[in-house]
Amino acid sequence: MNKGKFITFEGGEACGKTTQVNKLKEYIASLPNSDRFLLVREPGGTALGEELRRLILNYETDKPTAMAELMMFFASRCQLVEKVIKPALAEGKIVIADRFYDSTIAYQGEARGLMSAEEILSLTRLIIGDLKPDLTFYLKLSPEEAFKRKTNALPLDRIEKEGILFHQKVAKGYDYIANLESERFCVIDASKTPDEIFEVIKSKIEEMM
Ligand code: Z5A
Repeated sequence: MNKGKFITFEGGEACGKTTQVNKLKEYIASLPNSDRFLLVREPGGTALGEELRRLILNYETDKPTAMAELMMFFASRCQLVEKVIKPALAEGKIVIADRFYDSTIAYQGEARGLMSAEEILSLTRLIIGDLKPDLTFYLKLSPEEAFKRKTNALPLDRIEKEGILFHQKVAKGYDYIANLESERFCVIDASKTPDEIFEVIKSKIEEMM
């Protein structure tokens, strides 16, 4: 049985996840029990996962089919869950993941139109068992607002290059799962300032601890 807690960050592109995860890193470093926390990201978080991340996001030579893309995300997740997340939770750690299966529901399920959220949840149970986040921060931002933030950004990866319609479907997928599993979701208006958003995140995490 898990002794730790599992927290995830979710949202469409440019919603401010990285900004908030960096703030959280700083906050955690200031805590006396900072070694109780473990931050991971998806895809990635293991040596194999980081290789898969590079292929998923930037491999343009032979673009993966939608199903091949889905399987690569699952391969990365499987490695991360079995080798890192489950052992850390068993030790009583608080694991914080930048993206998890809700991303697959939103991006591959809804936006690529591959399968329903329920089918992705079944596949998830088959591949990684019944591990489910205790708390999910969903940074909700309209794709229109997100696109405005992209103007001066770094070179875009394969998924970021998708158009507004794709990202509108991503948002629809997130809204669906946030409603379906509302007990674990903390939906945050990501158009607020980074400090306002972080206050909500910090107080929720303190409450949980
Ligand atoms: N993906 C998938 O398809 N299926 C899956 O199962 C999984 C992932 C797990 C990589 O994720 C891609 O993988 C992702 C989904 C897909 N592709 N997309 N799109 P990632 O998490 O590594 O990459 P990302 O989501 O694209 O992150 P990002 O582009 O780095 O955005 P972000 O982390 O959400 O935002 P940010 O870097 O913190 O901020 C973006 C800009 O907005 C930046 O200029 C900030 O200064 C600014 N910002 C941040 N917060 C604010 C606020 N509050 N107000 C105003 N401006 C702000």
